[in-house]
Amino acid sequence: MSDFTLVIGNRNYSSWSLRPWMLMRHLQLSFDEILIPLDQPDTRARIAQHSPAGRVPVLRHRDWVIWESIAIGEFLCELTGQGWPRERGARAMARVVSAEMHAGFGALRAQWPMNARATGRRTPMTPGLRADIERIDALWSDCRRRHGAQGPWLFGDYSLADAMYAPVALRFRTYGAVLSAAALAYLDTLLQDPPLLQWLRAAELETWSIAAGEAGLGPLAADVAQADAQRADRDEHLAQEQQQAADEGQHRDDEQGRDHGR
Ligand SMILES: N[C@@H](CCC(=O)N[C@@H](CS)C(=O)NCC(=O)O)C(=O)O
Repeated sequence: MSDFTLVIGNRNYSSWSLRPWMLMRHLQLSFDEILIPLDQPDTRARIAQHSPAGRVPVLRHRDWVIWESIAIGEFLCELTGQGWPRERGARAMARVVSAEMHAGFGALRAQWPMNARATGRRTPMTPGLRADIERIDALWSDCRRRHGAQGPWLFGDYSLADAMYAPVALRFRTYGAVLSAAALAYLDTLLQDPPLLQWLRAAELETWSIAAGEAGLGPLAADVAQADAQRADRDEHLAQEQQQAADEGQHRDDEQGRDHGR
């Protein structure tokens, strides 16, 4: 039994659970996990056994019980002496962008619920959603511009700030956010992160479905699916044409080779 127990919700839908889970994996802490499926008749009672606040995630360590994802992150950084940038100014900014995520981006959270395994979803764009996406794009781009030379994460090395934005990466992937090149490059880093891929694989195996988390399945998503299929057809056709041209070129070269040989 480990010294740490992390209580989480469904991997597919519980964005708040993902954050401390990612940090713990990056801090290389071993921990036991208790998964409580959300939106079930006994969810509330089961969470209440671990936290007076009635929400996951919850971290148990020795006699301490810590809830609120950002407080769990702070606690783990303090305990390990890792997880925040070393330089004071960068550390302050990492706290700022983490707090901004914890307290804000209400439109993004409401309109693009995390649905880890879903792709190709589309919802109508609203001013609030656009403003949240643009703010996150600007914030990511600014951090990368300042700290890109020190490593691939927002502040060079991995920090709690990256863990706070991991669920945003999944949302951007699910709903097809349009981003700047700098933000796209960081999105790719988040989406290729091995712990995130491990979480995603487990989410794909879950069988629970929560209606409130299934957004973006309407006609817009059907348009996207159709456009994707057309693009795939076009790409396949182009590849066939290129292959045919290459085969014909090879055939001509062979013929010429034979002529010269004669
Ligand atoms: N501010 C909290 C939010 C936690 C939260 O809202 N958790 C959701 C799951 S992602 C929850 O526990 N919901 C309880 C329920 O669905 O019954 C944090 O940062 O940890």
